[in-house]
Amino acid sequence: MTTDLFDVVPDVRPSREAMADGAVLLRGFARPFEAELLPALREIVKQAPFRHLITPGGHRMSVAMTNCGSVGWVSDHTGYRYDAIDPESGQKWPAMPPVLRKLAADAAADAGFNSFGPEACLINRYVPGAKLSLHQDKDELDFDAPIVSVSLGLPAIFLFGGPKRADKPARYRLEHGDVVIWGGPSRLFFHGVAPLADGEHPVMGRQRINLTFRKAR
Ligand code: MD3
Ligand code: FE
Repeated sequence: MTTDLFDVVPDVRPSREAMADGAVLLRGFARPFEAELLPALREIVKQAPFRHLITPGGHRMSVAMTNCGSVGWVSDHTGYRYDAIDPESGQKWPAMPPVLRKLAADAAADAGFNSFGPEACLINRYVPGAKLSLHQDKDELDFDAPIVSVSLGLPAIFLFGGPKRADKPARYRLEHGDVVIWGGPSRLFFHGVAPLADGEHPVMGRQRINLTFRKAR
């Protein structure tokens, strides 16, 4: 008889869950990357600090954002766009560190997207109370490429709707280390994040960080 380690040690088998056609949730996928990932994020945030962007409608977003990669997602009174220059510093965004690139590519490959090469990584920071209203991600040129998202820190309730704004969203709790690959039809589905509940994460403190890797052009 063989002994399977996974039979006796709970919660170590990586799980894969289909959320919708093309949307795959890999619970804990980012955990093995953590030791390299967190210092890399700290360096990015030193060079390009989190800031609250203004929507074209004039609202200040409760989520604070920054980017790394050859382009970054920005919003101002003129609209949304990907830009090679950080408008705060007037400099290029920090380069995408290899550990981030590898995490995104490995996760995408696990979901069947074999040569995912994102130019942009948008980094969102939520403190308790911060939220992201229901929206579609439509500022990229290539909707055939997936978006890969990585959740870190406090858990969030992710709202996952459908192709129409009025579609009632399903709720998923996304936790530290969870990775989701959004491809196929789900790529253009409405989604958002419910106001973050208060808490203290043992590694990340009183916040949630979300990375989204995007093929912008
Ligand atoms: C489903 N971020 O930055 S990540 C965003 O947790 C964004 O910060 C959320 O929505 C966050 O645009 C959600 C999950 C996510 C990202 C992109 C998607 C889900 C998606 C694109 C299409 C469908
Ligand atoms: Fe989004």
